[in-house]
Amino acid sequence: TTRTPLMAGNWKMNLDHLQAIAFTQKLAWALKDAKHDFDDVEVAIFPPYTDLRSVQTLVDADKLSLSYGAQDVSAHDSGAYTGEISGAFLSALACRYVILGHSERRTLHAETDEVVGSKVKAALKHGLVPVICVGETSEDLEKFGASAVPVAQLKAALEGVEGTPDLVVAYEPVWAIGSGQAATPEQAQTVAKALRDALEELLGESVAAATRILYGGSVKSDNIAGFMREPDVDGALIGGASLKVDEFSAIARFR
Ligand code: G2H
Repeated sequence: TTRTPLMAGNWKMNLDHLQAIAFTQKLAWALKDAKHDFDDVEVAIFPPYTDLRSVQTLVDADKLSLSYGAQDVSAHDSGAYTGEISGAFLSALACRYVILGHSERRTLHAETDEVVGSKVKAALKHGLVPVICVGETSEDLEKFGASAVPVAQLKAALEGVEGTPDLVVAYEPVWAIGSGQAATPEQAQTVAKALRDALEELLGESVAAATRILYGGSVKSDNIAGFMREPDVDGALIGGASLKVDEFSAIARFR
């Protein structure tokens, strides 16, 4: 395959802008010490909004190969939307990515498939690559099996999207998030394959072949290699372990 693996660190609501600078610097040093080949494995960080300007400044000043993005975006471009952040602002900070539809947004902030879909369109409009998160709860898993809910969420998120968009999809079973209980590589592969088939159906073969599908949910340095051996798993979305420099850089060097 020609897909460059992506290791994406979702910081969630951790590290203020000063801590972000120190952490990003340490991460860059750790990867440099390990002679990390960024063409071989892309490394991206997703700090809180308030850190993004600091991260941009550091990445520019030190010419770091790290990619970065935000954890959410507004569906709107500008105007009377108190507390929201426009995709235009993220583009202006040279963000490459934006995480959308994370299960914590879906459950704690009542984000529906429709909302996620409108944010996907906003992201693409502003030149950001959406990292579309999908995943089933343990009840869904019992009722519908593993793939049905994630596939339905992906289809809803991509409704009205046309052409050959640059996308990333993250399969994060809700029961595996922050629980310490990761899915098995086989489970991740089964759903990743179903998601790739859905992409092919919706956007055609070349988008399906080019789109990186990540696994997320309790990824650590000691379980990443198993996921990466699966043909349709192209990287990981990492929460807790992305806040530990040694762990995260070890995950990036899974080979
Ligand atoms: C799932 C994941 C990152 P963790 O939310 O998005 O977090 O690796 O802590 O399970």
